[in-house]
Amino acid sequence: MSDATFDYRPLWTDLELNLEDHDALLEVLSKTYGDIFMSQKNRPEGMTYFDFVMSEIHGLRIKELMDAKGNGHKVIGTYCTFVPEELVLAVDGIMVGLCAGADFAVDEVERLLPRNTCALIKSTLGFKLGRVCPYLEACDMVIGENTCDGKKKAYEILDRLIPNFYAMDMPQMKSSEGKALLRAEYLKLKEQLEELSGKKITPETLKKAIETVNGKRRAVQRLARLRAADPAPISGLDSLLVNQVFFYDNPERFTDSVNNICDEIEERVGADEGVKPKGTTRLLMSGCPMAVPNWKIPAVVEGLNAIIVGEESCIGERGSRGCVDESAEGMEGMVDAIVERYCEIDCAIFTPNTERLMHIKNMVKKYRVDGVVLYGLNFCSPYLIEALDVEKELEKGGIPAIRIETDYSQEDTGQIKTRIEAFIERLSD
Ligand code: BJ8
Repeated sequence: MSDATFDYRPLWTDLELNLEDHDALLEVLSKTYGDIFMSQKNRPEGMTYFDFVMSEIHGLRIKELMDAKGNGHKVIGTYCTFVPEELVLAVDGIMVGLCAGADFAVDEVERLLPRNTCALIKSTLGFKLGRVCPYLEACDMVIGENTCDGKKKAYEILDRLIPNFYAMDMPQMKSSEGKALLRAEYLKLKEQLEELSGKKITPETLKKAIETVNGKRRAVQRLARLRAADPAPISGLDSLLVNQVFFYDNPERFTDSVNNICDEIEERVGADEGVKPKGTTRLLMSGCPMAVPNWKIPAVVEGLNAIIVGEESCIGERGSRGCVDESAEGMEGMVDAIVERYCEIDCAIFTPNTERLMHIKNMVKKYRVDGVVLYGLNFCSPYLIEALDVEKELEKGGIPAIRIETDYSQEDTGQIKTRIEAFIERLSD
């Protein structure tokens, strides 16, 4: 995976990674990526950048982070889209998403967590226990958030394992009290970041940070809109990859690269050019986030006669919907605007969470979806419970849906493929 012209091993040694296991992880990542992404046909040329980012996922980007640390910048790790990147950028920090999408150190993890914990949480802990994630080891501070019960409890363990771990509280309801709690938590986080970095957030630095993060969001929103075209101009897998890279690339470079790909895709749309023929069954993925390298379901779907045209997910539209109001003035006004924007995230940990169904229905319409794949990780009560109602409501509105409950193993791939194949057949009847 590393750049052949540069030896990254000393960096990994400095970060005290478990080199043997890290090599094994890189090999799996490289092979999975090669098998799934490189076998796709007619990809936009702009994907070359994202292929490069993936090939340098533990190489060049880590070097950039370490160089930035050497120049006094702080690296902040997060596990949730509720952590405002705006605050991190406003102290000249670098935010990296740490959500992990592969099983690691499973035996060790299951000594600390029950087996019936969702794969995402187990993976988060496994990457720490196995010392295989250079992003995690490069962090000056890691922020956990009190969202679902599994995460809350796992963070108590991570707090013992990670020297500068910070737990942020979260409301369960989006009432005025809930918003006030989120605001208070963001202000506490602001203080923590200022203390860590030795830099005070000013209205000017916060304004610039808001514009930078909005730029990223606008770029992925533009990409999402272009996927409404039939034939679909980009695969769901490539779009998911762009949304995954959102969480660890340099923000400005990411925005430019997404806009480049959008320019190219606009031409494709104009020329009626797609990655699959016009009329191919169009599916929406909806549910739990899919972190790198969790590409199992999209790979199954797009290996069949279907295309994914949207992700109702935190690594997707749920995470990037809306922007912070740039007309907000002064520190107070900007913090309020940040709270308002983040309160629009319709995570299933909220009760009630009715906006989510409305958003799913909107996405079905916008992207001309034929059916919805409700994706849930085993033991994820928030999304698995909501999936029952979402399925019923969609079917009532004449939109077929299928519920897929799985984990990171490959054992059920064949069975899932059979079910999705039957679902696609049902849609084309
Ligand atoms: S805002 S979705 S990123 S919490 S899959 S760990 S919910 S048991 S990830 Fe999430 Fe923030 Fe919400 Fe988004 Fe728990 Fe479910 Fe596991 Fe989950």
